[in-house]
Amino acid sequence: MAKSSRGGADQNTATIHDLKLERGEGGELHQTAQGDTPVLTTAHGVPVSDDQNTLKAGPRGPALIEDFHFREKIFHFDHERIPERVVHARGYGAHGYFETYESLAKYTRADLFQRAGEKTPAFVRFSTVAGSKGSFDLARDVRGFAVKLYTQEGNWDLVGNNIPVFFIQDAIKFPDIIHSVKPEPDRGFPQAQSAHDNFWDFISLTPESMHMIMWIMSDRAIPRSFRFMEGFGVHTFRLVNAEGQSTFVKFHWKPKLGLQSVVWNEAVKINGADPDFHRRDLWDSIQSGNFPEWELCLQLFDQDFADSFDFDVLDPTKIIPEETLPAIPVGRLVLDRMPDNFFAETEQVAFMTQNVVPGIDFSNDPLLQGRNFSYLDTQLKRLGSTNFTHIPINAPKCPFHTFQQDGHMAMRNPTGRVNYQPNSWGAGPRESPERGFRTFADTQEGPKVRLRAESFADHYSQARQFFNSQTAHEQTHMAMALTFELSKVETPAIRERMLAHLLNIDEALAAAVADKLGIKDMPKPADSAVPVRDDLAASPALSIIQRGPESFKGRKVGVLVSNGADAKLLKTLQSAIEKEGAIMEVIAPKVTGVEAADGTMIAGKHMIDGGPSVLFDAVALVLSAEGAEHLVGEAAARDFVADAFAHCKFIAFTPEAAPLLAKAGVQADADEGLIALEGSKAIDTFIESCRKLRLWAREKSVKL
Ligand code: HDE
Repeated sequence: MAKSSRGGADQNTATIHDLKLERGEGGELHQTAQGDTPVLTTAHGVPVSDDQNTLKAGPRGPALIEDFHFREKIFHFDHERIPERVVHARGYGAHGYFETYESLAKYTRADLFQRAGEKTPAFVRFSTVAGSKGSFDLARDVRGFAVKLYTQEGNWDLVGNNIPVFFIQDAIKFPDIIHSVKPEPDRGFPQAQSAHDNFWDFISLTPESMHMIMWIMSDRAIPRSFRFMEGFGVHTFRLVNAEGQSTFVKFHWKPKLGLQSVVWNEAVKINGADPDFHRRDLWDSIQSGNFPEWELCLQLFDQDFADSFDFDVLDPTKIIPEETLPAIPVGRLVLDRMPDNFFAETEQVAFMTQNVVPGIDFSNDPLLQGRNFSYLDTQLKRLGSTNFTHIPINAPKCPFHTFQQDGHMAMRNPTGRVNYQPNSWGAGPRESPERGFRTFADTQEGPKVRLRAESFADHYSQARQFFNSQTAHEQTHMAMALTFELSKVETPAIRERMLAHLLNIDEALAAAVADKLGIKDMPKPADSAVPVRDDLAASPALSIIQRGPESFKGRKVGVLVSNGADAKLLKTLQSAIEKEGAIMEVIAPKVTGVEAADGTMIAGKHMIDGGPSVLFDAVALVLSAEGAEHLVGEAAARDFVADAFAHCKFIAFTPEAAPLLAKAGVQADADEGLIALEGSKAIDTFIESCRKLRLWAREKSVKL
């Protein structure tokens, strides 16, 4: 069992200290801890005698300002909050390491890529973009995928997302896109939603967003878990080797457990049932020793490839399809330890795109260039001091020496007389032309202009390519998502403007959305600066369904049980699920569990209301006839079944459960996704089916 280095599982076991009620010198009553419990002190180390009562003039009198313990305690509490991140406020992080497969010295002098098997400590923070810190996990949104690698030559931050393109091509538009998606300023809502007028107004006036919109309207924006999503560096970067030669690179993180998302109807319900769904998933898997892993894959290319590629490699609204340029695995990232303290680490971690190390460099992508300004600036606002690098989570783990000093909360001032260089004292660090970071000497020329390059002008062709690369089910989900979002837009002109863009991407998609919105008069297609291309081959790598997992590993089965259930069957089911690397959780009418037919007790993890089927990847109903009869009358039990069916999940059931299926409107032989737990092969069939994750063929009949 994995534990965090301090506390961890030990602190989960509650011990009730032997508390004793005592009368103090003045006759006041207070509790004192006995044994070896440490004595509570003020922040200045003064032992505290009473933490239950303020100092008063008489037992019923006014409080006295002299009470320094009370004032210090409340003062500190009043200042507990720091500004939340202006974007990516809601996030969750974990520690781990990156392991290099083979030396990449040919391409880069970056120290972490020099030696096969080298392990570099890492901290990763996943996030949503639009919602505030307390919003729910399953908003339709991009997920941040920010990785800090504590290399021997300084910290390298790869501050990426789970989508490889972005809404805008120039950083100067960032405040506008973010203002538009955040709660509208007059009313202060909606929270963590893009489904409102301001967002779609901005988008419909910003054609460069169309490719990103296709990704956001796809299931990529509602991942099943952080563990099952990809990460992308988005921009083109450079690798630079010891000879000073540069290779362009795009960074990809690929989850070892395959890709998986939920469906929208499910996401909405998960947000109510467990707003911390993604956090809990990461916490549970790491704490139980199931460490998630991603492979770092590189798309490497030279100037000739860049010159001949269909689009500008500096344009962050474009991808290079993996079928055109394979992504080569070069190492793996393993997350194996939760932070000891959420605030100290996950909240205070400061990612910065400008944190690169010798051997890794920027490209001229105008979004990346702007980010390199923003990330340093924002840390001062959020963490309150230039000394945020003194916070352990942000400090390098390699030796480091600067002459920076003073400022708020300085923890690490230079010692001795020398705080400048050059100096005559023969002391202190000096720069190193050999080891130091050297910017790649790219030649730049041209007039100073505020212009968008013409090579950035095609806003629709890759949006179309993305749509064409999806399976029919995924395309349906995108049409439904667009319909939902635009149905929340109150201004008809904005909806129509969006339809005009969709017409440039796919006419059938535009028609489906128009039909579902009830719009009869189709607008004219939006003007496009360049002809929209029809010749870009579909890229199966862009589809989640085509990139599913090989097994059901890391997933979760929810089993609804009742009194009189078959305990032996449940045990066999559990071992089959665990053999697959998945886990089983029991849902019972009462959380304390049920009594099985053989008289044994089966403990519950959830009661029915608290364990709806949306929290699981597949479900089983292990019920007795009597149990099923009772559950037929419970709305939560009926929803458990009806939702699992509607969300195309695999459902195993004891024949006795048939009345509950029927009452939930599910025919026991409706399709091969319903597996009766009869005969010796039934459990194997169930597990094999679960590997497909969903029975998408059912979708047509349930009309999600
Ligand atoms: Fe960010 N972004 N961003 N962003 N971003 C921030 O920095 C910004 C962009 C991303 O878990 C902020 O520390 C600008 C693209 C992640 O702590 C801020 C632009 C990508 C995180 C900022 C972008 C990202 C941030 C807010 C347009 C994917 C969370 C708090 C030029 C490649 C990091 C902070 C964490 C956070 C600015 C666009 C990813 C304000 C100006 C593109 C994962 O500095």
